[in-house]
Amino acid sequence: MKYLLFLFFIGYNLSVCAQKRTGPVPTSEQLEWHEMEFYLFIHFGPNTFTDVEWGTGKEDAKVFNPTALDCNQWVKIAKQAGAKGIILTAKHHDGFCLWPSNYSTHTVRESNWKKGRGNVVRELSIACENAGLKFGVYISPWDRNHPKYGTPQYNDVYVRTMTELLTNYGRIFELWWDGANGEGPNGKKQAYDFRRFEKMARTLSPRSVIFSDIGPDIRWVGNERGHAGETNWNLLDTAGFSRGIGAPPTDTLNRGNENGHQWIPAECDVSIRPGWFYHKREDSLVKTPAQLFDLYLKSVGRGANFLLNVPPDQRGLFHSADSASLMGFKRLLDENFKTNLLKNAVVELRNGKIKKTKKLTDGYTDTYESLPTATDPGISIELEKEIMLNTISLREYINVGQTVKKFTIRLLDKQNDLAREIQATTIGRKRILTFPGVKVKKITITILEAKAAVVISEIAAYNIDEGLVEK
Ligand code: FUL
Repeated sequence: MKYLLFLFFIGYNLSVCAQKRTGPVPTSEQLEWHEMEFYLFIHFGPNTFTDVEWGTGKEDAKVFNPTALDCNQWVKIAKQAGAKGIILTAKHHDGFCLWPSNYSTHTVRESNWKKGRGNVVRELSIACENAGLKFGVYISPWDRNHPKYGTPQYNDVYVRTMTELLTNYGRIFELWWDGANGEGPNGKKQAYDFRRFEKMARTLSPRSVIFSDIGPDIRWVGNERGHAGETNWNLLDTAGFSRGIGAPPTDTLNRGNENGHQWIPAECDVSIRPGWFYHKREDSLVKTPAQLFDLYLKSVGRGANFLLNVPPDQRGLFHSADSASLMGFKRLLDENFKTNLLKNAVVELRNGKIKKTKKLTDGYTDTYESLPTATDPGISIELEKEIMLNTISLREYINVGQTVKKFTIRLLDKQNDLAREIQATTIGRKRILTFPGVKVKKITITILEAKAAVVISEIAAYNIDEGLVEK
């Protein structure tokens, strides 16, 4: 018994120390989410047909009538583009439900599409499941159609609506709560019972991550351009803030809080076109593969996730301009990140004594090393021969938290002269740094400031197309 108590005491202290060392850590659902990196958003509904971004909720449901809707086409393109999932606007601000909800009279059932017997949510959830993609739903809290909107009963309606979606369509990986909850021209103001929504969502679908301006699981990045902060903490303090108008300042959402008390990482939502919904006039304004690659660097490369909106057209299909761009983007990712120039290189850690390791270059994200923080340089990698490179990518082992505040990388040529020095702040799940290329024989990294012990799982280097280096 005494022995058991002793073990309990040691165990307790170790876990307390671990907590003190790193602060908040992600849940297993958040970790799974972090590993998704890139997935698609789909804005589709009456707006696709009325050519607006925000419907009034007064549109005739009959305007919704895709002529050739094929969710398998969306899924096939998403998969080929390397996306790991799809989030659908099951209900946007106009209140129109892309499934025949029992709690609305403004749904696919009231449209002529498939004689009112269609269900986009069902079709897409099945297509995703068949293709091994994760499926998520956007359910706008703001509802410009529902007669109960603006009254306490609307909270009941919202909970019921959410229940339908969370219980009938397989696993929902992410539930998306939009921050836009304006009053609309009719002046109705809703007091949302988000506490109840959250409790209900947790009960019905404990494995879903919930997105909103302030989480609880995933936060908005503070802009719709797809840019996370160069300093990006996965931590946020939400006390005293609310969703929408009461959210923290956008630059706080963009960078997180260094000493935040909760693990709430950022998601970068951005559209492949200027608008969220399809507009024919934007066919020539689809982002190019190089622009998407740049967005990848500014989102995933700064430790956030990349949620790219691709809106189907009036046929109910992805337009060829969008799919061509997505294919080009995938090609750029594959070609440019194909060869890790540090694969299996020996890394020297200097912390009083020297330790040699390959754990940081083995390509496995679950092997890691604690890094020296008080030595300059603490880490060095000697390459077999001098090579040209313009990209370095690092990963913290975020299972135990995020701690790096500032670090410097020095690139030395074969004469051991400094060819380039790069300073950066946070690392987090992934930090990709690009710079004009130089010839390198030795790389050193020094952690200049950290909140606590630093644990790194990967260091990689690439020589990407010079034109793709961040400007
Ligand atoms: C915003 C909405 O108002 C837009 O229509 C779109 O859904 C975007 C993702 O979020 O807040």
